[in-house]
Amino acid sequence: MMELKGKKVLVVGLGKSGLAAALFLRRQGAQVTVSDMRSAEALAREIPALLEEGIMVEAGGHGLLTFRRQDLIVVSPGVPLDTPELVQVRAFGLPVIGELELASRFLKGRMLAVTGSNGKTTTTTLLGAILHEAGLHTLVGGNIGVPVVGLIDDSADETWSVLEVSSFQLESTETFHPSIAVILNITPDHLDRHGSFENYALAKERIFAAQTAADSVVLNADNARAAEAAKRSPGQVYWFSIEHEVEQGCWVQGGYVLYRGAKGADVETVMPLSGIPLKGEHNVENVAAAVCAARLAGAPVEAIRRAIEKFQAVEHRLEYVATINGVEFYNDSKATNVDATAKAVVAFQSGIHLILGGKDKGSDYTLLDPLLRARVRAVYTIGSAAAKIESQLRGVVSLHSCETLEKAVAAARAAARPGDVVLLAPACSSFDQFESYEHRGRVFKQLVTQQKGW
Ligand code: UMA
Repeated sequence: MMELKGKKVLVVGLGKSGLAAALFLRRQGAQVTVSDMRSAEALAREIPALLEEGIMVEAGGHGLLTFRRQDLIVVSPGVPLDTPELVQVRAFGLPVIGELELASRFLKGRMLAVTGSNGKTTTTTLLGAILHEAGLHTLVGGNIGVPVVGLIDDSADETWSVLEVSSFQLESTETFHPSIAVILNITPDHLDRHGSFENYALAKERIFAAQTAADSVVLNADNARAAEAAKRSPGQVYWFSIEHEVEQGCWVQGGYVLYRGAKGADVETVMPLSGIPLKGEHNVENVAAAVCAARLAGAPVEAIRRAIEKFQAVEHRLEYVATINGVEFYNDSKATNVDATAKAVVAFQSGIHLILGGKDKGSDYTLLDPLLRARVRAVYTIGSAAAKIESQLRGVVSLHSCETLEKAVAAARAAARPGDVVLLAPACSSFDQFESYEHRGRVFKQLVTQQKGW
């Protein structure tokens, strides 16, 4: 644990993470300043509460002098580490850590951390439910929407903190050290922030960088880049696969989920695939990863099976919304990259009306070509990425420029026939037209249900 009393600490970014970190640091006796790009007017709600706590606020931009006068800088995940002020202070030797790193130095008990390009939230939520079902004291947080510093007060020596961790959070870790780390998959995402796929993959690998031989990492044997990470893992490597048997870990065979705790040990039958209530092959992968991590954390097979059978799809992850005139509507607003969209499309056989678009992240939408040809009747584009998507997909599938989600839902609804599926799985982030992917998903659900009476 680090001593914070009397230390001058700057928190960069005043979103969920920054706010929680600033209040935590203040309670530890630090002299805290928060710096945010947003204007004082935009932060009108947060500023008075912070001043009341004795926290200073710099709004409307980051001042280099503010940064230089500190003992420690804590960055929010959304703040790129190549922000000029951060580059400069690092050059002066000032420590710069993320909210995840700060929190992990104070959390009691053990951490089970889950990263991956897709499936993180479902797997994290499922793992939380399994460990809870197994009677273990469990906390859930991280990128899922609950800053990790917010878990510290509730943690005890026997606690398992199940954390969803993103590449943004992992970039600014140093000693972060989960007992069990899971990498679900690594496929292109956030290339605008990380610059290249390899940099992004290496950020993900930081999940195990501070592990020792006493710790475990659970890797996807079916995903080339995630599997390759095994070479650099300091911990014990366990595998999950939906394609073939693995030496130690979890796999799917003959319609069953199976687990083996160590090479040569007995095989345990966890459950039939038919007992998994989630749609899509990718969710079988998420379940297999969760089974493996939960067994490593000591959850019995029966508790694992019960928790999975009771599990409901997490909101905005291939969430069933309604069936209207024989047309099913699914909300996969969390499909914010091309790979997630591909997985959502694969969950349905054919007759898909797919809503694509939002804010582009430097993605290559042509990767969707074969799936669109085989399963998708029409694509409805929205948002600022629409022109790029249309130019990349022209000639592959029937395209409709809709600009807004409202027009897209109406157009898809009008074109869909009974038995078809209208799927929001946009392959882009939401920030051009919405506050967040949750906001986009909620608007979609409202539009669908409002139009129910059509
Ligand atoms: N800001 C600056 N300077 C900058 C950049 C941003 O001052 O250079 C300010 C913004 O004006 C804003 C604040 O920073 O006021 C936002 O901080 P943030 O983007 O870190 O957002 P938080 O509200 O703290 O939310 C973060 C995660 N956001 C991101 O990683 C972008 C949330 O994940 C996470 O749930 C939350 O912490 C709690 O851990 C969201 C996300 O989109 C869901 N994650 C990405 C993903 O899943 O793909 C990684």
